[in-house]
Order: sequence, then C-alpha cells, then structure tokens
Amino acid sequence: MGETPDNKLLLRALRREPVERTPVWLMRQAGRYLPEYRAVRAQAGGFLEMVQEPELAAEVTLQPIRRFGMDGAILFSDILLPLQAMGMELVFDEAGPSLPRPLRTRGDVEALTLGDPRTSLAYVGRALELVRAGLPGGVTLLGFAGAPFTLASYAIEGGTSKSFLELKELMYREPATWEALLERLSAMVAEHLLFQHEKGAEALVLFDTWASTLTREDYRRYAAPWTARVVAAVGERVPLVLFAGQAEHLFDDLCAFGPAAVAVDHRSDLASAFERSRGRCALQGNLDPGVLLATPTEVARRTRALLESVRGLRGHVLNVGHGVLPATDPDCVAAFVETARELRA
Ligand code: 1CP
Repeated sequence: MGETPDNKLLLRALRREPVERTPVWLMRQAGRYLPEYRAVRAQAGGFLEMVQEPELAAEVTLQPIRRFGMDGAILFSDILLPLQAMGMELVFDEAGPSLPRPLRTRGDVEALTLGDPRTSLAYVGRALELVRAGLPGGVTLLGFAGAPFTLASYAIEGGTSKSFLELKELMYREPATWEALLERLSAMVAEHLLFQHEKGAEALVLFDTWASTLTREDYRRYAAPWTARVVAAVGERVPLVLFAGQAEHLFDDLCAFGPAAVAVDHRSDLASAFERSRGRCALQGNLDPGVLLATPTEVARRTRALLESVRGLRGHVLNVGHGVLPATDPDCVAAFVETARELRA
C-alpha cells in the first residue's frame, strides 16, 4: 500500500481526512477470549508477569492483529501500573485489580513518588519498541493511560467501586488533598503518555472509565482541570482519543478539551453524537460489546447498520463502546473486523 507513517488509515480518520474505508480496532482486543492469550498467560503465571515482561506484552499485543487484521494495535498493559510505579502496592487476581493500601490522607498522597516513567515504567517503553518492530505496515500503534480522575478512584477506593463513597468523601471534604492527588496523577499521566509516544506510540487513548459517576458540574470542578492539563501536554504532539464510559452528560465537555477523538459509549446513539460534536473531533465507537455474544451473522448485520448510520461522515473510527467481554467468540470479532474492511466509504 506504500503507507508512510503519517498516512495510515486510522491516523487519517483521526485527523478527519477522507478515507477509503472506516478503520477498526477494539478496546480489550487482546485478552481472555483468545486461546493464544490464555496460553501465554498460563505460561507467564499471572497478569503482572505478562505485562512487565516486554516480550510477552508485545506478543499478546500482536496476537489479535495477526488473527483479525485490525487497523490499530493497543499496547497490552494496564492503567493501574503508574500507581504501582508511584509506590502503591498493586495486585491482580481472579476478582480483578486491587490496591491493598488505598490512599486516605494528605500524608498518603505526599508519599507518592513522582519518578520519571522512563525509568519506573521502562518495561512499557521496551514492549512498545518490540511491538513496533513486529507490526505490519499500515497498522497504527496505540499507547494509553488512565485519566487522573479514574486513577484517583482506584487509588482511594483500593479497587473497583460501584458508588465511590470513599472517593466522594475525600473529594468533598478534603479538597486540598484531592487537588494534591490529582496534581500528581496528571503530571505522571502526561509524562507517561509522552514517554509512550517517544517509544513509538502514534496515537494515545486516555481512559476516564468512571468519570460518569460525577454530575457535569462536579466533573468540571473535580476532574476536568486535570484532564485538560494532560490533553494540553500531549494533544499537540500526538492524536489523543478520550474515552469515558456511559458519559452522555459529559459529551460536550469531552469534545471541548479538543482531543483528536472522543470515544462514544454504546448506550449513546452514534449519529446523534456526530451531530452534537459539530465537527470538533473525530468519534470512535460504538457497537455494544454484548452484541459480540450473538452469532457472527448477527454481528455482521449490526456492524453494517452502525456503519450505515454514519455513512459519509468524516472522522469515524469503528470500535466497541467498551471492552470486549471474556466470553466472546473470536469468530464474532472476526465478523466485526471483516465487515468494516469490506465496506467502502
Ligand atoms: O487476564 C486477566 O485476567 C487480566 C484482565 C485484564 C486485561 C486483559 C486487566 C486487569 N487489564 C487488562 C488489559 C488492559 N486494561 C488493556 C490492554 C489493551 C487492550 O487490549 O485494550 C487496557 C487498555 C486496559 C485499560 C483499563 N484497565 C481500564 C480502562 C478501560 C476500560 O475498560 O474502561 C480500566 C478501568 C482498567 C482496570 C482493570 N484492569 C484489569 C481489569 C479487569 C480492570 C477493570 C476492573 C474494573 O472493572 O474496575
């Protein structure tokens, strides 16, 4: 195809340039639904072992690209690793990630170390270099990080939360501690993203999975200033995709940061989101990952319908609205990717 680094399909769509077909990748495209992933994981012993061994992280990143041929490869890593690099204990087990000693006081926040990710997360850089070397031409390498608010939620709650009670108590009652924490997290996240770009990431994703627990007013007060700082630090140099789950009420604010793209959750209507975006950014999304539990025929039908609903609009990157579920049949992911590859714009 004679693609130069800059004219890769996914990068062109992120710049809202004309494309011959819609580029496609999936959040959590590497993972337990793939037998080849489970084999590497069983050998490695655990998730952290896999992520922190650059050869294994690179191998697992490339697996879905080899099998399905997506247009983007997202590095196999996790948003919580910078918290470990800042001195927090981090455990991954069958129940998911946990931080056994969550942050609760100003002293806890001040004890976080702000080292250079080029040292404390050097394995991420090494894995990116290996992926870059093994990536087929035309495929865009994506790096990522968690947004400061979402990282704060894990650091304060000590893991996944439904109601974020500890977070809200600290955020409302100890605003100085909250700001000190978000200050540190945003500095770390910005440096980590720049480091990934230096090591070959051509586009970046900022995951603010839990931002939607806030009202719009509180989002503006307690989260947006630090996300804005991250976008300002990296967005000029590298295209940035901003994701927030179930966040229709925050959509205008997300567009207003000026990222290259906003990722649209599957509970929002994609065509309406294009109208609301008013040409400010590209949009990513948004097949319901639950639909990938249907038959391949049904997946293809729904994917065609989704692409049809935004046909002719510039700046669409096809994706799922949230991560691929572990119970997904690989044939359904194949149907999703192939449908996108077959349809001309
Ligand atoms: O094999 C296993 O059991 C590990 C499961 C797993 C995987 C495959 C975890 C633990 N993390 C990952 C990889 C991961 N995490 C990637 C890899 C690249 C990809 O293929 O997409 C990425 C981008 C993430 C990002 C991530 N981790 C987010 C943001 C995106 C999202 O899904 O909203 C979040 C919230 C996490 C925390 C995390 N790490 C792992 C799990 C199971 C979770 C979610 C737990 C929760 O619901 O709070």
